[in-house]
Amino acid sequence: MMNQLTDEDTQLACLSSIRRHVNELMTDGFTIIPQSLPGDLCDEIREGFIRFSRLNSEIFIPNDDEYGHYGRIINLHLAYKPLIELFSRNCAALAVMDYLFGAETVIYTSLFYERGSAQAIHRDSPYFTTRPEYKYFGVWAALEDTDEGNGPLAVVKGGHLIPEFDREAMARRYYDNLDKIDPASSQLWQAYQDELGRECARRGLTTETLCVKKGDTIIWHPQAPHGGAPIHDLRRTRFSFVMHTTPIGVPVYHQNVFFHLSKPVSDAAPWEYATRNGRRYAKFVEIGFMERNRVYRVDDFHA
Ligand SMILES: O=C(O)CCC(=O)C(=O)O
Repeated sequence: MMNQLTDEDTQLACLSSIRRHVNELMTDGFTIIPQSLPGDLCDEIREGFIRFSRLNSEIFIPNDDEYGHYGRIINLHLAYKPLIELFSRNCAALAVMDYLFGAETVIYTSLFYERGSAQAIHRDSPYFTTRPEYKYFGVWAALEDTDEGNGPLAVVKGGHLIPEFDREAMARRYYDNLDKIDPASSQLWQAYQDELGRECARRGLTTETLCVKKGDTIIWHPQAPHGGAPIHDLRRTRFSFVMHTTPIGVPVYHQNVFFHLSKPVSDAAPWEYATRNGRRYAKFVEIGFMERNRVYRVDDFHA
């Protein structure tokens, strides 16, 4: 008869199953967790989204593109709550993040994509800034298969190891007074990402296109350069959900803090958290359709 497993045995088994992903995150800057979500859950959530968008057609229809697809939708999980299951039921991803954070992982914000983003390679850290730094992960769940045609996620392998730039010197090109930095400065964002692109090229780093399958999850390091590969067939969808995660209670700042290293900031998040299926997420009230620059309140949606 087998001896009963002790808590220590269970902990060791869990640690060994996440070790590979932890190592990949540290060495490559990203990891793919194959089939970390059941395919039928992804189908239910995708089909549920289509029903939800029809039920709320007065909000959705003015926001679609010429192919009838929605671009980036911020924080849709606050209104269409089944999306939160892509977090709470993602045991392997949660184990990796809880381990690396050494704390409970929570959702700060999210992006829902019906099609690829074709977004230029960038680091998220100027926008998801924490103190201490880099207490953040990007977690990308595939709700359908991706391939070269529908604009998969792209990551520069090893790019997270490029040392941080002299951010204050960069900011001083645009601001005499660092206290005046615009949290959403597009000039500063671009200057930083351009420098990152030059450094990736100088080091001969290559961009990998991650053609993952429905149910796979990608986690990227807070400093990983990543973006959306070009979409070769704009008629195709690429349903996916990105969660921006932090340890519980950690506040997130933007460029006015990222580029101003000595700026005094609070270490307590000012928002509350709600719980679903035993996991917590920041309780905000606004949902944004980014491409159209339109914002709605959670209460504007029929559930
Ligand atoms: O999903 C994508 O195509 C890109 C996602 C991304 O770059 C981001 O969320 O920061």
